[in-house]
Amino acid sequence: MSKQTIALVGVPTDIGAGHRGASMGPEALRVAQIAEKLRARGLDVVDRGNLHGPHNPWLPPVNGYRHLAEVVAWNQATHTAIYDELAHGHLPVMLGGDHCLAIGTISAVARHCREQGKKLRVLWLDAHADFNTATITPSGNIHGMPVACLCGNGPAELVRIGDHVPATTPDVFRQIGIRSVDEGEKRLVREAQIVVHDMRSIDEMGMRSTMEQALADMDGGTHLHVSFDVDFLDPIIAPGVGTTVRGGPNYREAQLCMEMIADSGRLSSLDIVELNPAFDKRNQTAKLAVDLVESLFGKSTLLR
Ligand code: B3U
Ligand code: MN
Ligand code: MN
Repeated sequence: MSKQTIALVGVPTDIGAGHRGASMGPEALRVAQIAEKLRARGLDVVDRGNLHGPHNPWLPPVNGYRHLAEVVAWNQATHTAIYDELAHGHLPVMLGGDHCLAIGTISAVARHCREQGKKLRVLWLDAHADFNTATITPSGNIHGMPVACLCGNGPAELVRIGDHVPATTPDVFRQIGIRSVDEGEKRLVREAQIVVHDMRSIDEMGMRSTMEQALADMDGGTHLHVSFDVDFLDPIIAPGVGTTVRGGPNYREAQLCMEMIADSGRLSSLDIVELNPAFDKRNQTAKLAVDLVESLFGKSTLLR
C-alpha cells in the first residue's frame, strides 16, 4: 500500500472567535514549516492553500450568535473540502482558524465514517468544553459552541451541515485538558454525559492513564479525529491564543499526549485551531504546535 497523503487545508478566519487574529493561523503554521517538518519525517504532504469565505464584519451577537451567516459559509466550505480529501483517501489537516470550524471538519469526518462503516472517536484537546448554546453563552461567540452544534444542539443552519442531523453523538467525544466551563454549559455537558478528562483528573492520574482511557476501545475500524485547540496547552508555553487559561498541560505532558495518539496508529484527521499570531511572540506558539504535530505523526523523543 502506498503511503497516505497528508493534505493541509488552510481556513483563515476568526469569524467565531472573541478576538481577531486566528485568521492568521494557517500562515503562521506554514512559516513554522509544518509541511517541511512533516516531509522531513518521510511523510507525503500536499498543501492545498487556503479556503475562501466572508470577511469578519466584527458585529455584536444577534439572538445569541455572532456572525451566524458567515460562520455557516466558512463551515460549508470546510465541510466540502475535508469531505473531498477523505473521499480521496487522504488524511486532512485543517489549519485554522478558530474552533467553530470543527463543525465543518467533524461533520465531514462523521459523514465519511457513516459511508465507510467506520466508528468515530474524537479527541477534543482544549481548555474549554465548547458546548455552549445561544441561551447560555456568555459571549455569543460560536467557537464556544461547536461540540453542541455537532450533537444537534444549535441553530438549524449549523446543525444541518453535513446532511445528517445530528452530525454525530456525544459518546464519540473524549475531552482532554478542560479547565474553563461556563455555569450553564456544565449542566449540558453533564446531561449529555460527555466523557471529560479535565485538568483535575490529569493532575490526579497523570497524562499516561488519561490517554490510555481516552484511546481505549478502538480497533482497525475506528477513525480517530483529533481536534487540537492550541489553548489546550499551558499559556506559559503557548501564549499565542485568544483565550488563555492557566493551568494547562506542560511541554512534557503535551508531548506524551501526542506520542500516545501516534502509538495508537489510528489518527485519520486533524484540526489545529485557535492559534492567534497577534498574541504570539516570535511565532513560538506556532513552532510549538508544529513540534507537537510532528510527535502526533510519530516523532518520538526516545530512541525506540
Ligand atoms: N466558554 C466561553 C469562552 C470560550 C470558549 N472557547 C473559547 N473561549 N476559545 C464562551 O465564550 O463560550
Ligand atoms: Mn475550543
Ligand atoms: Mn479553547
